Amino acid sequence: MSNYVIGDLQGCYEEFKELLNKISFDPEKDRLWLCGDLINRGPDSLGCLSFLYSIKESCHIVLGNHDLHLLAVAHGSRDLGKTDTFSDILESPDLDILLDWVKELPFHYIKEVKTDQGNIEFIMTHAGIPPMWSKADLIKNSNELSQVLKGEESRRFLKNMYGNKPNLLTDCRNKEERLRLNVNYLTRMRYIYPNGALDLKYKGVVKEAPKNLMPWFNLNPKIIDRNTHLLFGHWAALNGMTGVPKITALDTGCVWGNKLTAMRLEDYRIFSCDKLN
Ligand SMILES: [Mn+2]
Repeated sequence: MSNYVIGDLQGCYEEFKELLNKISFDPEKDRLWLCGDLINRGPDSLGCLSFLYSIKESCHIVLGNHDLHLLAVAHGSRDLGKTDTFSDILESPDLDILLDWVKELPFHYIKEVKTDQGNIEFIMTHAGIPPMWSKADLIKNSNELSQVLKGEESRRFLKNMYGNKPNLLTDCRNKEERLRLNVNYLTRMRYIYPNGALDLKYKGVVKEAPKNLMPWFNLNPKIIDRNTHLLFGHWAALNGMTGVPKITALDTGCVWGNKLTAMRLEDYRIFSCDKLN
């Protein structure tokens, strides 16, 4: 039995199947961890989502910004954008079943795995974890978002989650703004200021970043301790490299022509599949 964590699929179903072949994935025995953005931008969003639904008992999946965008569009809280490629899901006879399932997916997943470096607690989110959050903060904020997403306020939340502001907890005037900030931290974050203020505009390389703006993982996340290892996707330009021990980036930009990557948690071995065609 092995655990494999895979980066952003974004509709790259062919490469996903190829990668599963490469690791000889057995849904009866192995577990797949997916760090979100299962769909959109790529060619076969419905293929990815339907297949994952069929093996859902063998998967641990967290929500990414594109997965939330699907929910928002499907519930009429947002229009389909020009670059969105998930009409196949919206037109599928299985739409309601798939949406009900996606809505239940969490924003974080934590599990201890026995590795060749001892027992390690892996913590997976889509974009990362704000450096000032403790494990208790993560669980509280992530669970609050899940509750809202599954509850009666769902449509309202999906409409109000868009926007880059407020970008700091002390600027939030109400629950709605706090939920927007937290969903941005967990699903869209890349760069952040040392005081925790989120910047969602700058997407360039680290060395050209505005003064004091840093990748979130360079600010010594409070949640990291001796036995913790963070897993995240979302940031394809990193190409799998954070340069920080115990923090692994899994999105290697398959949808942008690069490759899809899996890491086996038991021995940290990397497997990958190049973009096909
Ligand atoms: Mn993303």
